[in-house]
Amino acid sequence: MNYLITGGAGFIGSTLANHVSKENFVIVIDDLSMGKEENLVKNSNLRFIKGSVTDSELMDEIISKNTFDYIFHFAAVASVADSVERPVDTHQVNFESVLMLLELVRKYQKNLKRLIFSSSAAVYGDEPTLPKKEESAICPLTPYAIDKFAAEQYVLAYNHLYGINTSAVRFFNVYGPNQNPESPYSGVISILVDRYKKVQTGEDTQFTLFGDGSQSRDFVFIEDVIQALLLIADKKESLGKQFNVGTGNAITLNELIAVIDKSLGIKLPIAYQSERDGDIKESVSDISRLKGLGYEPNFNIQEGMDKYLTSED
Ligand code: UD2
Repeated sequence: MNYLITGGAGFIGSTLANHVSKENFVIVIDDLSMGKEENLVKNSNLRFIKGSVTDSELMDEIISKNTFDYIFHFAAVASVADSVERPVDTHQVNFESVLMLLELVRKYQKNLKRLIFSSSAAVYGDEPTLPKKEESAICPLTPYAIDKFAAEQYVLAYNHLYGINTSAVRFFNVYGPNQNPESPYSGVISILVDRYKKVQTGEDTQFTLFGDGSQSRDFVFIEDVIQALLLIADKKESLGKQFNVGTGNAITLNELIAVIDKSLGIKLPIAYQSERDGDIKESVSDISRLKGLGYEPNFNIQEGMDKYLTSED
């Protein structure tokens, strides 16, 4: 099979690319703004193209000259804060590229088995009803969330209107190896792991906790995310639909830090700061729709963190 993975040098994209390239041909396109080429395991089945999904000539060339069975569109400016700072620029990446991709697929990829678009739990905003079901109220509050929701709706409409095989996923808080901890808006677990490593090597460091640590999130381990993506890509019942990808369970940051403290036998130094603007207090998914396809998360937070921490050694 032939795969195109946009944003395929990033955390989720590279994990999927490394997994599927064991037995399939994969083209990865990534502008390396957040991703790293080193995330990709060298393999003759995998071709890396450095470029942006906003480059219409490049995208036209890739899509017109190859036949793909599966396309995963992960390329995005993943920082909500960045979208608030630069709404026009991030719109090009987070929305325009999706519409362009859909048109190219409509033109050239008649036999595509599935296009999967990565949307986000951000579409639910701070509407307080929990857990979030796919049919829960949508309340996108930032350019990032608005673009994700609009793009997701286009992706699903291309199924209903033109018969293109599409699905979308709404990621909750994904964590695991190769998540870049370098930006303050990186996933909190990647930042935490980085700080724990520094403590272990005797560096003077502390973790900045925004708020009192009582905020909760549905943290889902990358291997469960890969399981979900492959299932959705292969099942007929998922056509034209969006799926929450989480565990269905939430944990507070305080509980999370206690879990890692205990696993590593370390007391992480914490500096408390006021909560981040626009931070959501609680987030948890309802994953019944995904479970209907046969998904069952294999990692609770303890199991996922244990695997993550040992794989980093
Ligand atoms: C996640 C997504 C974001 C968007 C949003 C929608 C990630 C990385 N981000 O943001 O793209 O989809 O959900 O709701 O998955 N925190 C600290 N210290 C730090 C970093 C974070 O205390 O150094 C806190 C942060 O204020 C928040 C919690 O940890 O309360 C989780 O932060 P996050 O950035 O990992 O994820 P989230 O849910 O805000």
